[in-house]
Amino acid sequence: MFATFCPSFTDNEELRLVMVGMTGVGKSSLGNSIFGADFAPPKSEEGEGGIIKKFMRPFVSKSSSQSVTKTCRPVTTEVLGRRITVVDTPGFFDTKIPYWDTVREVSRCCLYVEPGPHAILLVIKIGRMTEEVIRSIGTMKMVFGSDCINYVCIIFTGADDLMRDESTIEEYIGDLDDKFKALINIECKLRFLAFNNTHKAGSKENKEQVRKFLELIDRTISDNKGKYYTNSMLEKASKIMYKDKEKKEREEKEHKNKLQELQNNEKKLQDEMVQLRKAREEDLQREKEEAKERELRMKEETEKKILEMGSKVSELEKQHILNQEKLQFERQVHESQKAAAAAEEKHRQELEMMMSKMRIVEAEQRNRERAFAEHANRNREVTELQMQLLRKEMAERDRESSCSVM
Ligand SMILES: Nc1nc2c(ncn2[C@@H]2O[C@H](COP(=O)(O)OP(=O)(O)O)[C@@H](O)[C@H]2O)c(=O)[nH]1
Ligand SMILES: [Mg+2]
Repeated sequence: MFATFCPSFTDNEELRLVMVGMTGVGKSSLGNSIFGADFAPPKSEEGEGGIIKKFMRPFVSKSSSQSVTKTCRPVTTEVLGRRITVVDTPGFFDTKIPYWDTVREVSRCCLYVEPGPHAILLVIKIGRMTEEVIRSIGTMKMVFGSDCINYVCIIFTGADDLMRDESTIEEYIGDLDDKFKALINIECKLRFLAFNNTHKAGSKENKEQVRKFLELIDRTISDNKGKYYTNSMLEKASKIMYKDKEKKEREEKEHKNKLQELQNNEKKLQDEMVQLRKAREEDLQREKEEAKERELRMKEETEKKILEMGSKVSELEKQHILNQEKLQFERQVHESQKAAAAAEEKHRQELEMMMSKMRIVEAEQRNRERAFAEHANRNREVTELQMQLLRKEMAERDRESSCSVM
């Protein structure tokens, strides 16, 4: 079930609240303002010359745009007679923070408010109601499930700016774009409040705004008929997203292995080509040396023959023998050149074959990469669709069960 019917909610029950919003909007300051409502320094320590006991702020707040709260931090205490747990969170939904880190932190923050928060405080700074806020609400719905909007209270910080301009929060909202008005008035059913975090802890003004805040939380609980947001929907959403992540990682691993295999093949082909070239060069060298040796041997043999003939043959006959030997040698050289040219041609053809094999391997690699990217996109779309269907189904079941209880 997305939300649990909780008929036994009483004013004594602990209020469980989660603050979300972008970095620097005033979440930690809001937590400090809430917990500072009851603060009163002991009378003996007050006054001139005495030590004025300071309010120890439970949350760290900084003016820099860097997120000070790195992980979720819960604080529980009594405020105006109510026991309250508030979880401060890092800059959720900041575009700078990786999506998976947000999911992990949201899951963690919900553990601090088991069995689930009565309200999700969406903190927005006055003057910073921008497109980014709309986008971050989209992310929030993805992470918490779209029905989480029923538990959202918008807290506008920086109400001191309105006071300075002699304006009101209603006037500020009235001047906003229609899409922002729809979010506040229709989606959040007017669950909003302006907060001035510059009021001193324990001051009358702070006490008054915290009282109004508690009224808003009570109204949220009553609007939801005592139900609170439960973590089971978040678990389901996370499970789907984790499954998707695992699948993606598995596919990426397979893709990497295939790529490695192709690269190994390419390397093997290149090595074979180098070996082939080396063998061919060695062959050519050997052939050259053999030809030289043959020429030398022939010369020696011819000279020997001439010596043997001695004076028996005329000068003319000697010349004829020499010409005959020379002709035979040239014929041999011609034959070996022909053989070398044939071997060269064979080698060229082998190289050409290798090159075309490599081109096929490269084309295969490109095709695989393209197919992988298309497949990953399709997966993302299907998962998104599954999540939407799941949320719809849960919302319907929820509606049915609340009708049957009523
Ligand atoms: N003037 C004014 N400054 C505020 C208010 N709330 C917060 N700030 C300032 O805004 C800055 C960021 O606040 P912080 O609580 O750290 O924001 P977080 O990152 O959302 O927790 C700090 O300098 C706060 O003093 C407010 O209501 N009025
Ligand atoms: Mg903070």
